[in-house]
Amino acid sequence: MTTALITGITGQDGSYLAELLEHRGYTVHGTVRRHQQVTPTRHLCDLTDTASVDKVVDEVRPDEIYHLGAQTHVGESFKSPIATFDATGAATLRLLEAVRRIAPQARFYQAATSELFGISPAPQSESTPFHPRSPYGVAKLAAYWAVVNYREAYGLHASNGILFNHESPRRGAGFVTRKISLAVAAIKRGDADTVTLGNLDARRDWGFAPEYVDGMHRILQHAPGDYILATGTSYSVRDFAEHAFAAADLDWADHVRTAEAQQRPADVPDLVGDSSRARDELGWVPTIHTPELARIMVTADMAA
Ligand code: F7E
Repeated sequence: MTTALITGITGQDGSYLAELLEHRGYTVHGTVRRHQQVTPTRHLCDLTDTASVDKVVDEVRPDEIYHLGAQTHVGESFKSPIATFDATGAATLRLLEAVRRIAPQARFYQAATSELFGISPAPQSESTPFHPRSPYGVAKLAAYWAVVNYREAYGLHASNGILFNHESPRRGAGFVTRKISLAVAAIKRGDADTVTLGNLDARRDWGFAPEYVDGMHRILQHAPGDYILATGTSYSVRDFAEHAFAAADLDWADHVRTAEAQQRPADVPDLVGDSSRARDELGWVPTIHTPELARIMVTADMAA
């Protein structure tokens, strides 16, 4: 039986990935941050504490590690850049060190991100130069190169999945898609009338999270390397709002407001991923694009 360790198992991706791996016959362990969540397969672990990271790798002795745990809110990273660097950048190095010393045969997946590309022009591929635009992006860039370095220096089976935005009804309420889908449901119920957003012109390549966790698993079954997972389509925040409100027979323009306070000191204008390598080498092909994604999320929030 294959044993997997997932950091960030309580998050959107961690929860979908745990379900997928259990379905495929894995024994799945995960790290959690609160005592109340501890079970035989849920281990208390602080990713900013080296001894705690060593302990979980030693206890689980995983065959595959999916490192998804991080401070993942880009806007928040401007307010706490150093804590973000520790939890999102240095934590990856802690885990790689633990793998190198304790479980060097383990396959390692790093949740890299399209935020690495920042203002590099779209479409972005694995050979596009990186130019991050936030403390989050900078921390993820350090983590990306740590993975490459441990692969080259120590021969670890370590890979980066450079995932473009991926959403679902399990997405945290602080991200723009879920903020919008929750607002649509609240407006439809009559509990609210407007939602206040920031930069409506930002363009993202939004896919459906369950398809992306399947991509993560495929990456670890392959020779180690760095892969983009993306749909190859681009929509603005305004487009997403339009589709989400239309799914509830509402007009976005009647309900969306903007405010300076929601803007970031620096934003990423336009992300569109070229995932040809993943398609050709892993057979990974996403099927759900932004209009359907918006409908799925709004439908789920209206039913809840
Ligand atoms: O913002 C704009 C905002 O917070 C998307 C994380 O999972 O994906 C995510 O990062 C865009 C930005 O995601 C609001 O300025 C406008 O341009 O949903 P988001 P993100 O920053 O793209 C990547 C791949 C990750 O790796 C990250 O961990 O939407 N925007 N108005 C807004 N964003 C938010 N959150 N709230 C607004 O009101």
